[in-house]
Amino acid sequence: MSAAHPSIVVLTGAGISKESGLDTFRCAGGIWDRVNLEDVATPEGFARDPALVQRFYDDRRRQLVESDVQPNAAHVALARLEREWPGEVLIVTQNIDDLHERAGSTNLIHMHGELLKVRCDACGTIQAWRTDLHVETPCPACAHVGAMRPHVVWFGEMPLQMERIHEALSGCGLFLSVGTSGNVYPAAGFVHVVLDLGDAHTAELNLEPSLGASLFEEQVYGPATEVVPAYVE
Ligand code: BJW
Repeated sequence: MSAAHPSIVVLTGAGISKESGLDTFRCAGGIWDRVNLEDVATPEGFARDPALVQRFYDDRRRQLVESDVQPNAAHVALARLEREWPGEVLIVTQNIDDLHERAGSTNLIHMHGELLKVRCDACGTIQAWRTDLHVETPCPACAHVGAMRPHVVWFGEMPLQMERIHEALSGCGLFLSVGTSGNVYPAAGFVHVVLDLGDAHTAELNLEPSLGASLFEEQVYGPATEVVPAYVE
């Protein structure tokens, strides 16, 4: 990388956590093979059957908290990049797991929310949460009853911190996209933002070509635990 220390934006998706034991959405045998996304990842699905949606996220939260899921070599390499690169390294993750934080990354945006947080729909209060969430659970922070939901971004909802993300994309010198299939917007369009507004080098690091693969100047294919450390170190 250039000696001028340009800032780096790394977009990550479910593929980076696959080798930690967390399923992706769209790979064979992935989450969307087991559940219907309209049922569990839309506000309409939650309104129809909140208990089903809570159970879906309870299971995934329990896996994150109670199993031995750990950050892998790709998370660790990105955390080391943040510590050692003299310019800014910003991770924009679509993942709701906390593996980047556990690996040591601190400059991080969870654009699709966080599994270990819940939100009160009545007043917007957000709080840390590590246990199951029941439909009638009162929110300890604000006392509203029956309005708690996972603090995640469903289809049709606005991803988080979009203004800060766009600012970072338009000013960065390197944009890396890691472990994402390029199916879901606005994240799938970030490479367009970089190409239209900035002049960063763009690279995709994934197991296989994403939908937007040809838009990137460089493509590196292989498991994240191999290609990410090799690319950033
Ligand atoms: C490995 C690997 C290994 C495997 N190593 N790699 C029509 C056209 C365009 C857009 C739309 C449209 N109709 C509707 C929309 C908008 C909609 C959308 O994009 N829909 C598409 C389906 C078309 N988007 C939205 O509604 C979003 N909001 C929005 O757009 O608001 C308006 C707005 C516009 C512009 C600016 C601002 C706002 C919200 C999207 C919310 C997505 N939510 C979910 C669930 C979150 C909570 C949860 O986790 O349950 O987010 S869906 C799911 O998909 C999750 C993920 O973050 C997201 C992306 O998935 P990801 O990470 O790419 O995973 P996979 O499984 O798809 O891919 C994994 C990849 O890893 C694969 O390529 C593998 O090869 C690879 N891999 N093993 C490296 N070992």
